[in-house]
Amino acid sequence: MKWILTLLVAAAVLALVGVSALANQRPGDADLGSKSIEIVMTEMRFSPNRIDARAGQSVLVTIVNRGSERHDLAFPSITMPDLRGVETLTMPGESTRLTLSFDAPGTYPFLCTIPGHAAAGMTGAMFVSP
Ligand SMILES: [Cu+2]
Repeated sequence: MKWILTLLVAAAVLALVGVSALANQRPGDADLGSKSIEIVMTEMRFSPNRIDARAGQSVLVTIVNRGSERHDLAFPSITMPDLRGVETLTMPGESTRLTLSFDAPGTYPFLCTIPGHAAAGMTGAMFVSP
């Protein structure tokens, strides 16, 4: 019986390795592809409160307000050409989509700009790797 379990574990590990190899793209690949993430906003947090991406990769972010107050998601420390004209203020029960893409690796903090919300914990960051 034990060898069957060992076999199953080995198969599971192989499957995980296969998936991660497929998901891994090296810098310099012609097409970095894009990814999607959903961030739920409630009082007073983003969940999850981190976004991971590679430099140049497009990330389609859907922010969903499951709270009882209005919320938004903004990057105060940088200029975001892609976000020009995009209003992220989202009413309870509604959602907003935005596409993020950063050319330079780094950590980009974001927050909810409604007064008091960031101080109460509505903060997060996007981590862009080379
Ligand atoms: Cu908020």
